[in-house]
Amino acid sequence: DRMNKMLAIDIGASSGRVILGSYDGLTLQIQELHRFDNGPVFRNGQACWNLDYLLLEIKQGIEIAGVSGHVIDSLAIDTWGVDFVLLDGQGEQLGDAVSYRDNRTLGMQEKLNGLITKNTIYTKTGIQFLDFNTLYQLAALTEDRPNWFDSVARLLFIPDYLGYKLSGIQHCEYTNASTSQLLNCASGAWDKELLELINVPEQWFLPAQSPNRLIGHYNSKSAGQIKVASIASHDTASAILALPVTGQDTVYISSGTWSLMGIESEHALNSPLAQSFNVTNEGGAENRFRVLKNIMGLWLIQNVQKEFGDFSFAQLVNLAKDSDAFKSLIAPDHPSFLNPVNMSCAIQDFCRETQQVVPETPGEFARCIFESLAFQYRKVWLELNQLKPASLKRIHIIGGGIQNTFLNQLCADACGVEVRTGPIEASAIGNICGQLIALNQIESVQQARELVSNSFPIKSYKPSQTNEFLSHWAKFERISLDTPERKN
Ligand code: LFR
Repeated sequence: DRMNKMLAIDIGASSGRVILGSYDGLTLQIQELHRFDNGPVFRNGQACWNLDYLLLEIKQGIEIAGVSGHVIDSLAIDTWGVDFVLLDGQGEQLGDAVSYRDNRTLGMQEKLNGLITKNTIYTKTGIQFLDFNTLYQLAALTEDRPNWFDSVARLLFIPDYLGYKLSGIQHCEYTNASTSQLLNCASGAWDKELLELINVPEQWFLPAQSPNRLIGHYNSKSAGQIKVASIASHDTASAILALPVTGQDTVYISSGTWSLMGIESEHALNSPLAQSFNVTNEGGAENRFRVLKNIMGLWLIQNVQKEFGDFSFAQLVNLAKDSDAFKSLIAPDHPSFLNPVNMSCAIQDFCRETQQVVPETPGEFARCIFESLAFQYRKVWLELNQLKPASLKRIHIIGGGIQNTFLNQLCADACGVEVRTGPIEASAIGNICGQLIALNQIESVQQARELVSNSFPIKSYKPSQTNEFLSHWAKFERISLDTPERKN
C-alpha cells in the first residue's frame, strides 16, 4: 500500500511553515519543506497582515513538494483566529486585512457595554473578552464606515480566505469562526442579536461548518491537482487535536507567540464562575470545546529579542538561567504588553510603577518574562482546578515553545505538578491528522491522538522549586492586581 502524503500549511503570527506529513498506516512522519517569516505590516496607518506575500510563500512551499517528486493527496491551512478579509460580490478584497494587534478596537468593549451586558454576550457565545475579538473589530469597522462598506458581500476568516485564493471555494470553518465571539456556543449559529447590535448584515457570513472534510482543489504547477481540505483551521484547535493524551486529567498549554492554557470539554463551561475567570469556550473538532485562556506567551520575549538585536533565543535562555531569581515580575496579560512601541520599555515601566527592581540586561528581561509566565500558568492552573475540582493531574505543553526547556521546568516548579512536552509542530500535526480524517484514513480525534503518541517523543519535567515560587506568590498576586494605568 502506498503512503498518504499531505501538506500542512501552518501560519502563526511570527512565522509560517509548509510541512509534509507522510502516513504509512501505522505512524506519521513530518518534514519541513518551507519556512517563512510573518508579522504585522503597516498600511494606511493600521497594523495589517501581508496576505499577498503569505500566498506567494504558500504556493512556493507547494511547488517545493511537487519538484521534490512527492505525490500529494491533500493540503490544508491553519492560522491564528479572529482576523478576516472582506470581499465584494465579485469576490475581490475590500480594505486591508487588519491585524488583531492593531489598536482600532480600543474602547469598543466599553461602547458595547452600554448596549448589551457582558453577561449576555458571555452566556450566548462562551467566548473570553479580549479587545481584539472579531465582534469588537467589526464594531470598530462599522463605526469607521469606509466608503466601500456598502459593497461588502462576504466575510472570510484568514485561513478560509487563503483557502479561497487557492481553490476558488468560499467556506467558513467552525473552529476559527468560534473565536469571533459572534457564534452561539450552544447552536453553532451566527448570533443575530449581536450582529444587529454592531450593524453587520448576517449575509456576510456563511454557515460555520465542522472541520475535517474535503472542499475543493488547487492546481499546482509541479504537483498537479491537489485536494484542498478544511481542517480545524484555528491553529490552536489543530494543536489541541494533536495532543498525545486522551484522558480528562490533563491541562494543556499550546505554546507559541501565545500560550493557550486550558482543558477540553464536551460542553461549553460558561457559568458565572467561568465568566469570572474570563475563560473561553472555543470550538474544537468533533464539537468538543476548548476551555482555555490566552496568556501573552513568547510574544514578550520575541519583542525583547528583536530590541536587543544580537542574541539568539538559546543565548537569551542561558542568560536568564544565570540571572537572579524573583527580582522583577510582570503581569504578562497587562494590556500595555499587547503591542507596545517598545517591549523592553513597557516592561521597565511596569516594574517601576509597581515599585520593583527595573530589569536592564537581556538576561534580566528574559528571567523576568519566563518567571512571570510561570506564575501566570500557576494562576490559570488554579482557576482551571476550580472549574474541574480534584480531576486535573498534570500539564502537557505542545508547540514551538517547548524548545525552551528552562520555561518548561519553571512551569512544573510554579504549578507543583508534572509537565510533559511534545510534539513541537503540534498545529501542523493536527492539521495533517484532520486531513487524514477527511481522506478517510483515520476515523476520529481519539485515533489521531493515538497516532501522535505513537509517532513523536514526549519529555517529562518533575516539579522541584515549588516552595520558592510559593514564597513569591503573594508578590505576583499583588503586582497582577495593582497594575498601572493602561497605556496608549
Ligand atoms: C494563537 C492564536 C490564539 C488566538 C490568537 C489571535 O496563534 O490563534 O489562539 O487567540 O492567536 O487570533
